[in-house]
Amino acid sequence: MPDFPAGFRWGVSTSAYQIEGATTVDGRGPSIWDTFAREPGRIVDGSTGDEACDHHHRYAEDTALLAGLGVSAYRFSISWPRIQPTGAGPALTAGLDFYDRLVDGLLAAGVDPVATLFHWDLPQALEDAGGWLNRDTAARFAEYADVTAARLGDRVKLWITLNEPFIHMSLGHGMGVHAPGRVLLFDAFPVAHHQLLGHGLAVAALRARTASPVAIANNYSPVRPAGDSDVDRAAAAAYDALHNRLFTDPLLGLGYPDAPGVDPTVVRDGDLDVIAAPIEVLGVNYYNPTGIRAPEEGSPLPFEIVPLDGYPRTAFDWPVAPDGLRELLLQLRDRYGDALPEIQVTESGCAYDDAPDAQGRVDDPERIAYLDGHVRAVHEAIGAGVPVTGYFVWSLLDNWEWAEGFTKRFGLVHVDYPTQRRTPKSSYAWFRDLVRR
Ligand code: IFM
Repeated sequence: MPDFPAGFRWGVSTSAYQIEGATTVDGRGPSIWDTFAREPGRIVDGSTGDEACDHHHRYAEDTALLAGLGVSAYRFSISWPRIQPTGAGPALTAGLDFYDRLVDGLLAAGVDPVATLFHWDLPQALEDAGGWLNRDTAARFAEYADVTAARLGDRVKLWITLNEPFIHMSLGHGMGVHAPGRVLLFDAFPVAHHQLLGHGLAVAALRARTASPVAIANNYSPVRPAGDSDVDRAAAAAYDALHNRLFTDPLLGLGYPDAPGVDPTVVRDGDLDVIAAPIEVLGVNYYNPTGIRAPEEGSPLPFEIVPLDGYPRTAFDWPVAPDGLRELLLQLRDRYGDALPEIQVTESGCAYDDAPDAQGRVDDPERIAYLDGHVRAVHEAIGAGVPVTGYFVWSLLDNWEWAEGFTKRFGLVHVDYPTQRRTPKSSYAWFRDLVRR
């Protein structure tokens, strides 16, 4: 592996609902995922995040795993309903206490805490009032950012406002396969705008409480048109605008792109200035490129997603394409030029059906190959002048993968859910050695 610049941030990521469990302790309120997971047929194995990885009780053991890995940063998310059970009002001291202990434990282990404020677990009470379709949720989010940073702002080293607002809009509100399960197709645009507005308002709230840098973590997927025809190219451009530009152009001061569903009547005077508040870091979550062709006649969508041939595949059937990460990083640089802040790859990883062998070891050579390819792609992008300063593996632990329940394992550490026993996989040793070097 080639050398990375001194100070490059190596880390791993998780999110609250996927690992914490303990969903009813210390006054935590219900989130949209508690509700959604209980609806019949929503989660492939019928599971919920009620226990997940029991991290809320085992955070000290998990911090020791981070220390053993030698990473310089740990990206976790804060559960909004643990801080404000109904999404409004004063912060719950017991909820904040948990993150306080976690942050102090990380710092004692020499690991920078990187906190995401919203990784999809909206308090159910806010959803009952319209959720992200309701403009008021943006103001509630800023209030939550304020009360959280009031307690943790002196120690969190990087604040991330939102995780993958595109996925939350499209899977949660467009297609209904994630919570809250709304099927609005392109009428979901207010969810995009109100999340971005919430981000901008939260940036201002964080600035008042902390001197640490602020980021957002967006999901990106370079688009590959299925053919050379004009209609395939037009479909690919439409999908690219939706997936890759809708949540980045306005952040970087360019306003909304010409993407399907954009509705200017939702945007009020001054909103775009709030959204374009400067941030220090753009978080990039990358898993795979997307193949697109022109839609069949009568389709409600202006594009159709098609499988990409010629790549190895993960257990999620996602193509393994490290070249897509390099392409994406160069595309961001070319697209945004000087407006582009420093980039950190805030998620990169893969699911495989990992299981312990007869000796109890978990060998995951495919994950090592996956990570090796993606880390090299980042190195090449840096060599080409893209300002990438960090790389976080998704994920530290096998965890509760949303609509896929416990069926998809992304961790460097295997979790046996019935016993909650943690077993570092061979990829954990590989990443530890990489970080050491
Ligand atoms: O597990 C998710 C994570 O919550 C958000 N980004 C993609 C991961 C893998 O699907």
